[in-house]
Amino acid sequence: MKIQFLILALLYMASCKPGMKGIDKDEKDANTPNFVILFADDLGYGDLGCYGNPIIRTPNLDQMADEGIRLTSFYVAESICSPSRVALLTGRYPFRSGLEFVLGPDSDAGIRDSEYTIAEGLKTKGYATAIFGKWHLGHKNNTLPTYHGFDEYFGIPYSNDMMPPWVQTETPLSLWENTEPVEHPVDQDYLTQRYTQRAVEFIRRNKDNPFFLYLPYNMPHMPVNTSEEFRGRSRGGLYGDVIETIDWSVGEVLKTLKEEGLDENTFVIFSSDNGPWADAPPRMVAAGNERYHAGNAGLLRGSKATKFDGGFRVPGIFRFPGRIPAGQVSAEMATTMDIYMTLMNMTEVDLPGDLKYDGNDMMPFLEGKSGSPTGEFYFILAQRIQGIRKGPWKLVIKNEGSVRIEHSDFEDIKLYNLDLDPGERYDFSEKKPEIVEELKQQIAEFDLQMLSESLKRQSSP
Ligand SMILES: [Ca+2]
Repeated sequence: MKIQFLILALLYMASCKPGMKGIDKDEKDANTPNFVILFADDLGYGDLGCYGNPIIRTPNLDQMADEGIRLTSFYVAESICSPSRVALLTGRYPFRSGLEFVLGPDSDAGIRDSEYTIAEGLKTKGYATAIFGKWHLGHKNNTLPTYHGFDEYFGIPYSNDMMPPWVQTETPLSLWENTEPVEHPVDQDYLTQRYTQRAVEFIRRNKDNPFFLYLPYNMPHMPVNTSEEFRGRSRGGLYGDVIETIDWSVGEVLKTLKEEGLDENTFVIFSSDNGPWADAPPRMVAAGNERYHAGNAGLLRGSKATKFDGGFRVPGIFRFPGRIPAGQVSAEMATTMDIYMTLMNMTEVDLPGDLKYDGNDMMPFLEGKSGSPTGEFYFILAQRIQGIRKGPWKLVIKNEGSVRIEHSDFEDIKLYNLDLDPGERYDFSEKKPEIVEELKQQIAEFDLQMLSESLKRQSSP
């Protein structure tokens, strides 16, 4: 009896620590900052001023990078749209969620209910959540954003070229509001502006509560378009005009955060879903596009839908004045999957225990307190493992036949040192056989993991 009383008394005292009358406002803000993810489509590593583009002007993104950290070895999980996007929102390589191909206007597939998106996690912490732009994780069978943690959606649910003459379909390309198509034909000239307008309005409407804003632009995916006021401004032609429109949009979002007094407590991220579409199909060009409407991967080799860094490595800019010191640039490796774990950890979201995650919390790294937690990265394309990067070393194999790797896939291997040779031109495999062996081993082990996940998925409903 006495002991029970003592315990109760101690519990009571513990709950009455000085200053504990409810949670302090600053403390609450620190645990629930606002999040904004700005995500371009097919924007290349070399398309921004701060990543070395000599022609296209991106003053807002350049300034955003100056005020935070700019990563020069930042990777997407796959060099194509839908898989890259599902990995961003779930923190997992796409083979785990089974979303391994690009979805089209007539696809029935999409993100599964068993996935746990950033938006779903943040909903448990009282966030308002919105997406304005390109979802590309399905639009039939309860796969739209509002079934996966987002309160509101406005945008084209897939790519802006998914209509005749570029893609054969009877489904008109439309803008959707939540779960319904509401407008077609779409005037693509104003897409970026309309998404921006929605974003600004959402920020203002939610200035008094935590919010997560996901702004995946449809641009600069071909066909590139922008409005009259942006046309002819860039020496980089229409493509340059389109990138400068996105830069304007980023400026509007940042300006709004400042005007509403949210600047210090908002974590803003800018990236792209994959590299430039350098080998756009001839029908794209035949219908009025130009080959140079694809962006630029800068000094990197390859482009979208290839296993080279030009497809996988993208701009990664992180700005959070209250937390991330300004003026940082880092060549350490990180991935879009790390964004997931960083946001979930910061807000102390309880993650489902039955899912395997591939991202790491990179906040201490972004804050300049530690190195990047990402040790290695696997290059996977259309279900096939194509390579691995570990430190400066990238081993590339030729896995083109059966989905799983075979002995013959290791017959044509290349080992690149991305520090010495970011363009993946010089093969070190004969000089560094021990590194080749180690990385081959890791690829083989990871391929087994992929096999076991795919078998598990096939056996579950
Ligand atoms: Ca894309």
